[in-house]
Amino acid sequence: MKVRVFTADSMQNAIAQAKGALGRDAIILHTRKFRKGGLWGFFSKEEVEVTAAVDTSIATIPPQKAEPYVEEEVAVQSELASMRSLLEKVISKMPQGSEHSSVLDLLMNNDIDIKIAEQIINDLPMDYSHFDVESPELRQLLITQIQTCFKSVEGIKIPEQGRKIVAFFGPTGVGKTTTIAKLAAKFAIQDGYQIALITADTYRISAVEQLKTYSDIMGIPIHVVYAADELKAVLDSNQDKQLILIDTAGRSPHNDEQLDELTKLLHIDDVIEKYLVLSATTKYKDALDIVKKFSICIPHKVIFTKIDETRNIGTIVNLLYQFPLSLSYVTNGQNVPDDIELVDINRLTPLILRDL
Ligand SMILES: Nc1nc2c(ncn2[C@@H]2O[C@H](COP(=O)(O)OP(=O)(O)OP(=O)(O)O)[C@@H](O)[C@H]2O)c(=O)[nH]1
Ligand SMILES: [Mg+2]
Repeated sequence: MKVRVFTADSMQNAIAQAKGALGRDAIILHTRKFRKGGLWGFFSKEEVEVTAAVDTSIATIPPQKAEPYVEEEVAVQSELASMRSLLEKVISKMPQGSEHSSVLDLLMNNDIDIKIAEQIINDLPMDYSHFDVESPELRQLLITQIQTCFKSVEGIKIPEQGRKIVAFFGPTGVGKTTTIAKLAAKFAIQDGYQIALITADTYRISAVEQLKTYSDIMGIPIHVVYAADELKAVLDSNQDKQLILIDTAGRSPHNDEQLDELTKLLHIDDVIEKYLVLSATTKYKDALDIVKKFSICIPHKVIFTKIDETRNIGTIVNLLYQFPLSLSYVTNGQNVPDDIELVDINRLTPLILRDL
């Protein structure tokens, strides 16, 4: 403890002296007023005495030293500098110009992922800044650009000699069985091919019944298989058929055990052409998971169902920009056999940028 006595002409000045010398943490121990000078008290001046102390065991910072403020200022300056650099980075990554951002909005309003929308805009073959975002010219420019991602389209091709075996797989409820019924009707009834149906979906009790109902109506034979080796036997016994369509149970992309089992079934014979069935209504992130997870089955082609239930085909566009998928059919309703067609990009075009 350091103790000092200060005198001044007023209490205020004495305390100011004490704080100046001992720091802001100084404590006043004692104050006293007394008269100084004069003769027997006449003409004397009143003075104030302050006894102050400071605890020297605690590091005190004398107020005249400006370091804390300097340090604080330095910290604020460096914070500001890092914020400035962060802002510059964000701005540099942001699309420049209002045309760019409104075109980006147009694509994103149609469920096109921001990264893919950026890519579409960057790939545009000409300057679009003079177009109004609502102009038919700009829309056509974007649609033509998006159409470039629809590279490969091919449906089921039945060879002149021999046969075609096609298996359909994918998540639950996307429309696999209904799609098979539509295709069976097209190939057996419209085109007159010899067809057989096989269902490996013995998971749900009603699944077999569902396909059997269609096969009965169309007069097409149906076989039920419970295991991979049974599938092999049924394929061997149907050598006379020109087209065999295989239905499988819907599977979750997050169930690895089921996916392994499905992969084994589909790879029982290399000639099986494998179609991944996906609903166009699936959220892009879920569709990404589905494509990634079901890639273990090595799909040859993709079918998009339920086009009629979605406002746009953003999910399809996003997927095609990420993966070199071969497309085949789209389905656009529940009616068997009518609501199916080979992918025709010109017919899908109205769905690409439907929303402003
Ligand atoms: N709106 C619409 N509904 C469809 C379409 N395709 C199938 N559906 C309906 O979707 C529902 C499920 O169809 P399923 O064919 O049973 O689907 P799945 O993939 O075989 O289902 P699981 O075998 O249970 O995995 C049924 O109500 C169908 O009528 C389509 O293109 N549009
Ligand atoms: Mg089914």
